[in-house]
Amino acid sequence: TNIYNNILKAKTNNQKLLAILLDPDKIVWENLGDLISKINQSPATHIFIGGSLVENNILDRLIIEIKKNSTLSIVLFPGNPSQISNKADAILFLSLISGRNPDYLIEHQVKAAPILKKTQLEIISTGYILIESSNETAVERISKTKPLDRNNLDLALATAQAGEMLGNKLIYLEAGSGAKQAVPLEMIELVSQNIEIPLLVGGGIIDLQGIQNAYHAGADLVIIGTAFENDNDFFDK
Ligand code: 1GP
Repeated sequence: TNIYNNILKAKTNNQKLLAILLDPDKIVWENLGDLISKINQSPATHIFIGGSLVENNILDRLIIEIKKNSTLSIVLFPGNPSQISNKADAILFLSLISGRNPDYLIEHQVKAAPILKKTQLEIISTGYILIESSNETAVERISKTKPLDRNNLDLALATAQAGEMLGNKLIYLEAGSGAKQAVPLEMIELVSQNIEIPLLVGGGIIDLQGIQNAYHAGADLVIIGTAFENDNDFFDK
């Protein structure tokens, strides 16, 4: 309950959080030391690890290497039940509640539960809501679900509230990695003002202004993947 409690505490104190998302498949192992020191110098408070098609042995190896050189919390952000490693600190136990594919609503969770029971991972149940961008993202393609209309703020809110009522501890508004359009600020504003639990926002945020805008609209934790992956000096600017 450590990591979740810290997120709650940060929310109460209006302290904004930042996660860098690493995809184990895209790690250049020779540069991993530099990458980790860049992360340590950045304002990141968390490292999220996930991707669409990650193999387990790579996952373990990456986390072990990071743990040697960083004290940041490592949170799994899995694309499927094979992406579980007990080397991490916590896992976002996701349900893709914007979609209507039962595999991503409950089937993967049923498969993961007995595996998770054997780990020490802190399990953080998360209502995961995919929002439309102008491009089709990997989440959409792989989950075979339709994102929510980016103009339908009421539907996004009702979905987030349903997630909260189901007992999710976090809501994650996701535009998808590499999205050409990030989650609309009005949507972040509406959702954050009408749920009690912390709000995560990610996908398609490519500059520091975008991070500030998301915070200002009400995001408690912002996730940066592609922008940092493309430029490890991203946070120096
Ligand atoms: C994806 O929200 C994250 O799940 C991050 O997206 O790669 O576009 O930063 P980006």
